[in-house]
Amino acid sequence: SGCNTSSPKTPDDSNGGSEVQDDTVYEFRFGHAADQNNTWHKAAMKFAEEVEEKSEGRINIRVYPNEQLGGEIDNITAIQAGTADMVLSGESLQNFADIVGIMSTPYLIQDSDHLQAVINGEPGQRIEQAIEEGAGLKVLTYFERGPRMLTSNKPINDINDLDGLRLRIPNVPLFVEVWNEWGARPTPMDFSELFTGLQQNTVEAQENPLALTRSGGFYEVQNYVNNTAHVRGWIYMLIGEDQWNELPEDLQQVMIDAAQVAQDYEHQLFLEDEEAVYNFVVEEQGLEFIETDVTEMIQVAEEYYENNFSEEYLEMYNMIRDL
Ligand code: 2Q2
Repeated sequence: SGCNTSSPKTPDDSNGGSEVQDDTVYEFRFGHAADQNNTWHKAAMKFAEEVEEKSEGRINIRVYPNEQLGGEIDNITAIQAGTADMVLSGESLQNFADIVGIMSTPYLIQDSDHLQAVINGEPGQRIEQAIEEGAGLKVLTYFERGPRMLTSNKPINDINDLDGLRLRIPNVPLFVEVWNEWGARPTPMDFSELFTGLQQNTVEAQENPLALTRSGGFYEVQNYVNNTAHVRGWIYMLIGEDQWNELPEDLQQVMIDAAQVAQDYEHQLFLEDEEAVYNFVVEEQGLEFIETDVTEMIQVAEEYYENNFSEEYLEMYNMIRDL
């Protein structure tokens, strides 16, 4: 199980009770969906460098962008099987631990401050615990994301324009439910298959923060960015529990410190990138920006939560709303 380890030398056990130098090299394969220019990738590379340096080469991390280790769910099952070790993932973990879906409930989180309070408060703790128990993954850190926005080939002025819209979503059960409720026809699909899906008109729309819309090149096959801003969310940097537990304590500390460095670095890049990515998609690529009226989308979603959420979901929903 776990990471690939290699011992260049056989530990010499002839020296009695004295400490044996542990020269195991831990090798971790770290996959994510974004392209090489995305802040996720830059931060993942920063993490890898930092870990390599501070561990003096005892940990080696290879980062695989563009879902090279498979789509998000496959990457996670590969970690569980020991053929991959790390991933960036979030609400898709609902497939392993139901309550995790709450982290991306449309129109629940209001802004960046609210988001920080959720992550650092009791809801965040519960979500992390559910991820550990349900998916066998340990949270190392998180990256804040821009609001998810719908892109399409027709303007979406309000909920009526969603009627029958063939839309790609990530594999998140709550997203399927809410988009259905809004009248669209959502289909879960891997991120790396989405460009072709749009090009071949298997789907006609998708929703993501603008940074991933740029990563995937979707501006080439979409004409409108609709300011739905339906989810304010974040993504976790995760490592398999088995892989984590194989690390001696001093190397665990190296990973924790490096994750903090990566987070600070990513957050700075994220703040700088928010305007740049809007300019890129709207000004440079010429997608038309639509100020969607989301009033009814919010009403329909809230009514759905009230009538369909489990007790556990409602409790978390209220806890987050009141933060
Ligand atoms: O649309 C996507 O594929 C990405 O934005 C993310 O993978 C998505 O936010 C979730 O699947 C994260 O778990």
